[in-house]
Amino acid sequence: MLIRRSFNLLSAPSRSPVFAAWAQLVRNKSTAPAGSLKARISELIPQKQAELKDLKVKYGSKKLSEMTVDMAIGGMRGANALLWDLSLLDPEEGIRFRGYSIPELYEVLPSAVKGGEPIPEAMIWLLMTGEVPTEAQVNSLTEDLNSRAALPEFVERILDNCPRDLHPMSQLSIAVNALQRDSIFAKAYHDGVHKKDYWEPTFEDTLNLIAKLPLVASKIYRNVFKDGKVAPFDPKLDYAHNFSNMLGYGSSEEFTELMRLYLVLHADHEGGNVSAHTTRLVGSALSDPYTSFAAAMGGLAGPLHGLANQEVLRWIVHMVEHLKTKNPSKEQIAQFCHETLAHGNVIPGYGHAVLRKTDPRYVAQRNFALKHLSHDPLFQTVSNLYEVVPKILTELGKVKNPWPNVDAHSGCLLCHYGLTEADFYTVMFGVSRSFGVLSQLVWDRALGLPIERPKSMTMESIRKMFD
Ligand code: HAX
Repeated sequence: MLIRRSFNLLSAPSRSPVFAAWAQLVRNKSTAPAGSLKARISELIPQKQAELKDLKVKYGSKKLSEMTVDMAIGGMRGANALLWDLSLLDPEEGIRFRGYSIPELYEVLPSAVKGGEPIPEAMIWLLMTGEVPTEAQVNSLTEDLNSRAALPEFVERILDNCPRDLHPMSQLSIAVNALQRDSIFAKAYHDGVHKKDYWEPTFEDTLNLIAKLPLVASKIYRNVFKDGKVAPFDPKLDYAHNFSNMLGYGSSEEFTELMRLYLVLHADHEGGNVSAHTTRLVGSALSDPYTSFAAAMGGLAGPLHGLANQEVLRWIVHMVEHLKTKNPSKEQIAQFCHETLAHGNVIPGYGHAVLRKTDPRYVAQRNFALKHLSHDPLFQTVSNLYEVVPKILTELGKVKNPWPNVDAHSGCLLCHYGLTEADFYTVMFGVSRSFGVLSQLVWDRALGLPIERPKSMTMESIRKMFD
């Protein structure tokens, strides 16, 4: 029997099919089919809860880092202050997803094409469970996601009514916020779900949202840049294949492989980056996954974070036009970099708050380019930038990491296959980022993590503390 949390004439219980499914699920307590991702998470939760309890008992009073005034002013750089189990970033080596480096992902995760790119569904399973999935598990997840992929008609209409000059990232946030109408978590909370069960509706919202994002993104792309028509969703295809079809590039097997790589590489980058931390922060108030993810997309849309992929291509196009050549020499590139810096702008795609070496996600994309498009003139320019920019940034004397990050390379790959509309790139990043940040959100609720609330200080209070 469901208990209504409050009596409110304005918020009568929804009669949507999603809610009915959730109510049935609570009544039955039968939850997930054997072998499904949800069933596996359900088995893992008691172990993880015990692990967290043990961590608190043994190490609860130990210090992770010393907070200095500089750290409080400087965006909390170097403060080990978040628990995030899905991935860990080493400044020298780069990212490990559940312990696996990117080259190791190629060894352990299944691919759709022999010797090809890992399948995104396998990445979702790995991030959610910490376990490498079998082929059967990957197939069951594909089937599950495909069954959830349709958009409510009113969301399609909202997107169709967005002006073409509204930035695609704003359209993405609007659509995700609109999908919130069907949030199972919000409805379950309203109806008094027990806190130990929070993870289940969070999981349902998470899979529903991940499943719907390719269609949301494709609709935005086709509306803003093409004829507004989206190829039909094919329930027999995998996530990335449907995505590339709906974008309009599915006839190229190489592009579909690029989508698989793209979706895997951008999925997670530990917990402190703006999009990950925003999801965690907003979700910690028990805002539902849609609201939390829409907020995170606002953060991803910043040019120092995800929007850098758009800025990289724009900057290169501007350079090529300015220099009136498709193949600028290294000397010309260096000159253009100096001009950019002299104007008080950053070189987009270079630098990182944590990394101190070339981003392995850049390397993975470079390897893809070397395999498939080594003679592309844009790739040549991206390669030349790699030789020129780090020296120039190092000479500035203040840049802590002069090496390229993930965003320095992605535009060049997409352009090669005809997807040249840079303003759309961060939307694709967002589709992938949902895998990591929403999976962690499921665990946040399963582990009962509390609302985030760090203490802030005034300048005066800091002075008083030390004077
Ligand atoms: N070009 C010019 N100057 C740069 C620079 C770059 N690429 N990277 C850093 N700097 C400057 C900073 O602006 C800062 O200057 P001020 O002291 O004058 O303010 C100084 O060098 C020290 O910065 P830092 O400590 O090395 O770097 P931060 O941790 O402060 O910032 C950024 C990290 C990624 C934001 C930064 O390197 C940058 O702006 N890069 C360009 C934008 C970009 O590529 N962003 C994407 C990052 C990866 C990501 O999140 N992808 O989604």
